[in-house]
Amino acid sequence: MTAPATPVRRVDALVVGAGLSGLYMLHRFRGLGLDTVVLEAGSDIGGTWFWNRYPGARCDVESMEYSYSFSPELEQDWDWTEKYPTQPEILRYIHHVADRFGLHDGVRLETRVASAHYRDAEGRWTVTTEAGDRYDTEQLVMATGCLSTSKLPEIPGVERFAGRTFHTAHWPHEEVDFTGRRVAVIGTGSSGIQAIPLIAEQAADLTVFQRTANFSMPANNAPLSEQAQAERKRGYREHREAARTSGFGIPVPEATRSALEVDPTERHAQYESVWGRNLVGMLTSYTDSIVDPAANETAAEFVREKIRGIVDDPETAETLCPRDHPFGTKRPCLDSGYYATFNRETVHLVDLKKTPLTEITEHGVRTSEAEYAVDDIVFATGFDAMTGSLAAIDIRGRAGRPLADKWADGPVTHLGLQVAGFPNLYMITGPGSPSVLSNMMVSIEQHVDFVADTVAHAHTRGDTVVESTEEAEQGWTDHVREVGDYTLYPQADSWYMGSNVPGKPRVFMAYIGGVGAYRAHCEQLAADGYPGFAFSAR
Ligand code: N01
Repeated sequence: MTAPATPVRRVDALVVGAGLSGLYMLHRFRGLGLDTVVLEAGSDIGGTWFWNRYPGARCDVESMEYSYSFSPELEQDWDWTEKYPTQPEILRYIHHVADRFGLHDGVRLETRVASAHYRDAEGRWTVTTEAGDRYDTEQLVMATGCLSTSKLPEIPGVERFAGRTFHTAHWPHEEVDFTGRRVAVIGTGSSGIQAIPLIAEQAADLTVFQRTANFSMPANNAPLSEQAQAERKRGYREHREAARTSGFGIPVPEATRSALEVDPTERHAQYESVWGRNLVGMLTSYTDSIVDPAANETAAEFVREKIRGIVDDPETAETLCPRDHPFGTKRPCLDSGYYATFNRETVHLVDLKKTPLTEITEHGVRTSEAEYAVDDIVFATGFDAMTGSLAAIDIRGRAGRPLADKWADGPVTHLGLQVAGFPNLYMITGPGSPSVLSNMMVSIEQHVDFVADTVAHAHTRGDTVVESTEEAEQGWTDHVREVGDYTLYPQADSWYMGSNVPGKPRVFMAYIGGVGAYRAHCEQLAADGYPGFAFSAR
């Protein structure tokens, strides 16, 4: 006897992922009266902030900016405790939002999506989970995050290691104690740089394996005073508006001069004034910081001077000084005591550019030069960014065409929101949008609002299908590349370029035109009746 087929649940909208984007999408779709379900692979809501719970995990955008702006009441009622929020505090906030807006019952947890196939004849999607449950939906929104699919180093032997292994993006829920242990950390991106100082406080011995030295600035985190918080809350509307129209989604004064036209003393004073203030101040001090190599080098050298000033051992300091990519072209980091950690006698740095990793052994980590015996290995080796989580799902559009096939040479999108040939499929902060080059909250809200407004517009016209045209998609993809090529970003081997994943096409995947310009463009499209989008009824 064959098992009865799983009944198909018919919904108006299906959202994949219950992080900050998926939850807000659920709220907006419900506001339109759409029967919506969110499928979430994790055992709880929170997305990035559910998974990334390594020691020291906190946001590098200020709490009062890294928060929803859609509800003035929510904004006023919620109190943050620190300038930069910890992962647990952000997770508490997300739960508060879900409670307040009654979102929990729209989310199905521990449900990983396996495939999404478009049915041309009906203009609807069939979405199948790994457990075999099926959904039939008109709208399909991938709120799968830009940094959700983690990766390990491409070296043999991980399964052979006899000690404990951790990945920063899949940290255990219970506390991990490194007291008395010999620990290896592989990777010095934002996650490694945040975790290393705290692991070093506990470990008997810590060896950091660095492939690329990164630029990091002190976070200067501090408790948020009641007064500072009240002041921001009073001016929240103006502040949010400034964020929405800014370049990176964080309001900073606009640069007016080239770094090369001011004298070195003045330039140094400028860098000193923004050092440790926020993530973007060093990049936005001058008009040409991110487009002119000589201008950029002035910022890079300023950071190197800081590193030399903190790290006692000159050789270690030089190894920590980034030299192989322009400042800002790999995501800069904010840290709390990262460089000073290397002054501890128990902390050692291994330069993988000189002695590459070759394998993980039963006892530890082997490079081309030596084997390092350790009890624990922490992989802070990052993600298959931007496209990894979409590639993990078998997505097929018109005529059964796989998204993987369409994106074989790199992602092509219209606005980072839609793909021609994949009607009613939307991505929140997809490749080709400002996403990872911005305060994600600003981009997430803008994208979700745009999607909800577009769907509402279609329904008002009596249409059910919205699809970007090939011409609009090509035009936007070319524009993203041209703007990227104008900058120094493509020079770096970064996850923005897909360079951290062997075999991934080398394409600059984010839009660096700025969130303000991007928003204005989207608003103009809506005002003009959505040129570049085809509307139809089924
Ligand atoms: O990952 P990463 P992440 N052998 O890719 C190294 C956001 N985030 O998890 O640079 C040896 O940046 C790799 O070396 P290289 C933020 O947007 C935000 O740290 O490829 N090393 C690199 O050093 C961030 O940018 C926050 O040469 C290998 C490291 O591992 C993004 O997430 C906190 C290797 C990976 O760094 C990703 O950050 C955390 C190999 N085979 C994350 N493979 C905040 O808000 C990789 N590496 C503060």
